[in-house]
Amino acid sequence: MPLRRRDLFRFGSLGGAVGLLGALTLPAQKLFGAKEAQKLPDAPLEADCSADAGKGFTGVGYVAQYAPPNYLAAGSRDALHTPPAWSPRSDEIRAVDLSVVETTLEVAGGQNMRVWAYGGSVPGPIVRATVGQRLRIGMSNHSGTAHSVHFHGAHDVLQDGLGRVTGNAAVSYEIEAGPVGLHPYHCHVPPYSWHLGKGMYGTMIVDPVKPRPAAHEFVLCLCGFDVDGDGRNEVYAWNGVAGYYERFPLKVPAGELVRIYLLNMVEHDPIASFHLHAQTFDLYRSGTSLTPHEHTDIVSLGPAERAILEFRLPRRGRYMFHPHQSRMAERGAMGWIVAI
Ligand SMILES: [Cu+2]
Repeated sequence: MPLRRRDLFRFGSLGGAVGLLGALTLPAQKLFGAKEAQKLPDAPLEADCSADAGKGFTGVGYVAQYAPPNYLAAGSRDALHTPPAWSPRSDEIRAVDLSVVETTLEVAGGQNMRVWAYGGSVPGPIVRATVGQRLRIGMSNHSGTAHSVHFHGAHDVLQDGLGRVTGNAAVSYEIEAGPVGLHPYHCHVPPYSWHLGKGMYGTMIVDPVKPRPAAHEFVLCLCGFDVDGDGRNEVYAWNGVAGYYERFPLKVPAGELVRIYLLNMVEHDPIASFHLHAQTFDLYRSGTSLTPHEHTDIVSLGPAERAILEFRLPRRGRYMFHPHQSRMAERGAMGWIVAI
């Protein structure tokens, strides 16, 4: 049977994985070998889960190629996970700019990808509006390739963002935000997998007229990156950069309400998930109901599927989160929420 190029890449990955496994099991053999047992140091085998452990934390052993570039500092990507504040619906039409540029994103330390970025970032800017708010979404296409902006949710079908907006052209869509919930937006120019795989998506939060209870709010958008162009993702990231929340955990006060706006915008993989350690959460599927659908510690999401999660972390400490697809977790989608 002839070996396809794709298979070669798979074997390449497998070889890497076997190599990595070897590297990881070697110290384990040392640790648990009978003769070596007496030399065991007292160091804990698990990550330090105290609240202070976040200081200077550099990961629990994941290889550097799935860590963020060293120049990224704490707070440098706050805009990507901090939603704008709730605002009341106004009669005015509100302008939103989602212009597209082509740029280079270092998706993990040393791994660059050419991406198309709404508003210059991957994922694009967080759009937030109260249900019924009229929005005028402007998109100037500063790249050399045709793009569009298609919103999920309900709106005028003539504003559905299917038309091609060629390079150096501009377009304006008008939609009424709705229904209440969490809705992605993304490019809808074929080939879709190419455009979405290169970062063309973002988050829209549609609030109820009476806002949800006050909470510490974060957007976590799961991204996948096919760095070598073989049709399979090599790098995964919450909000665009592998390992960012492993190095720079989200921080919340213990005992206070936390709300996560969660989206899966990964191409090429049929499903992803979010699992929180040591606590369970109320799950609002698509965020379209104000009463929870479920109480759990894991939610699976197909492509473009999303959910709102609410929970409190009662005790100070480090709470891990990750997709339960281990390959995704090991390749950049591991993170922490620290209760302080
Ligand atoms: Cu596009």
